[in-house]
Amino acid sequence: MNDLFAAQSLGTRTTLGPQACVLHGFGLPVVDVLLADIERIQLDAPFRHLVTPGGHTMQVAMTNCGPFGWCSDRRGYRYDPRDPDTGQPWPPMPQAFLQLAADAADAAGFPGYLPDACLINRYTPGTRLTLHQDRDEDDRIAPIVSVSLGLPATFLFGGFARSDKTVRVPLAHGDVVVWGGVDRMRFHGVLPVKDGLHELLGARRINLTLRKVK
Ligand code: MD3
Ligand code: FE
Repeated sequence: MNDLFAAQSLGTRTTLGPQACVLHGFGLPVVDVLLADIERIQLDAPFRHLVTPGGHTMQVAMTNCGPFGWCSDRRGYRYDPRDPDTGQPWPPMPQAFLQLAADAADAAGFPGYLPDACLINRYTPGTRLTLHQDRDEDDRIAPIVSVSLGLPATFLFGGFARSDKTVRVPLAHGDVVVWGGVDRMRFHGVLPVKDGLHELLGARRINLTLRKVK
């Protein structure tokens, strides 16, 4: 398929719920800065496959930056101010991440957004993220801002019970999604990423998930 036809035009918005929307191409002007920042972060805090409390190894490779990082091991999920692999604090949150998150949140109706955690997820073709809620944060109202980079993906946007119907939302390189308030606790996931080569990222999708945790 020709993705010129599939893509949403830049600067348009798709409403997903009363307090959830996709800002198409919102991150494109700063993509090069974001990718340079990610390169630097992964030198100090390499991507790794975390183990779930149930003993499964996650398909998505993860790292973090900012004051708190999301971690999983046999003991459970938590936010940790240090990288458990190195004992060091997570790399600092880049200014470009903070600015993009605040600008996107503002455009979606959440002024003054200041996230204190950024989970960086890396997908290769075939990798998926099963339907879940984000419930490890103290703040369950503040928005979550997600920035999609590289290969496209289909996002699943559900309801407040796992069994609720989901809608499929295509996400492209540079798209930013904002979800907060009444939509904050919706179930969501990512379908297996399709094979492909992105001109900047090759056979990878990277997603930044910015959150206010504390
Ligand atoms: C919808 N990551 O890491 S954030 C995650 O593409 C995660 O890697 C997604 O879900 C990814 O937990 C992108 C998507 C997200 C986050 C919070 C939500 C979607 C949401 C809250 C309510 C509804
Ligand atoms: Fe999530």
